[in-house]
Amino acid sequence: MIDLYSWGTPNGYKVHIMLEETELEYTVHPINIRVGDQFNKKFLKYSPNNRIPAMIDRHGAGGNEISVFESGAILIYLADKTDQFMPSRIDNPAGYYNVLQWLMFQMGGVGPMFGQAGHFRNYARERASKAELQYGIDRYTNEAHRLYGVLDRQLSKFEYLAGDYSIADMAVWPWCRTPERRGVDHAEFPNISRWFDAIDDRPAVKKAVKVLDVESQRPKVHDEMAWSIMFGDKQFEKK
Ligand SMILES: N[C@@H](CCC(=O)N[C@@H](CS)C(=O)NCC(=O)O)C(=O)O
Repeated sequence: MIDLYSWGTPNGYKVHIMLEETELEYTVHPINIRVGDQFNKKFLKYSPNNRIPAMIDRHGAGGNEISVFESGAILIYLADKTDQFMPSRIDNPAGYYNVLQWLMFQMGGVGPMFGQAGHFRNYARERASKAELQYGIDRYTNEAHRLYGVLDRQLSKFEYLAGDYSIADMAVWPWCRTPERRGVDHAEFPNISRWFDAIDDRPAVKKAVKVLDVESQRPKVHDEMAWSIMFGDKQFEKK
């Protein structure tokens, strides 16, 4: 049995997708990051960075309990556990490292840059004028746009990022669900549009994004408490 500590955000969804694709049995424990669940001491034990997702496999390798945080590490763990959505490092090392490099491209590039583009274009405006924020907005919107170009070029040559559908696609796809939040228009990137729709059509993916579908409950503007928990001084408080 797998326990997944998660929330309905791109880094959460990517693990939900892998768990649905592999049909592993799992229980989701919602960590509401808007009310500060991520600072709970019990959660900190599994996730020392106070971020979702974190996973505990009660019957990990050798029958021992294994806990993993960082969504990329969780995806690799699950691919290793199931021998799915990533080629074998022994039988197909080139394929294995190809998936790994596109996964790391997501973890180090797409996630942080799209996240900052979303922050400066949407949330930071709650606190400062557009003029004050223009540098941040431009910097991260431009970088998001550049990364979209890298993805589109790769997808003009291959059906999926590393050839076959893999954990690299699962990691990037949730970040492409709301291009307007990054100031990007999918119409400009036909290969991404084709790839996005193909993944969107997968039954496991449709199920995964419903696991913690909190979109409808999400206010358009953060209240004072949610703001200070996620972006302000309450980030440092421990429950
Ligand atoms: N590199 C981490 C990033 C995780 C992350 O940033 N998670 C966000 C949600 S997408 C979070 O927990 N935010 C809580 C907060 O900002 O306090 C991963 O991929 O697991």
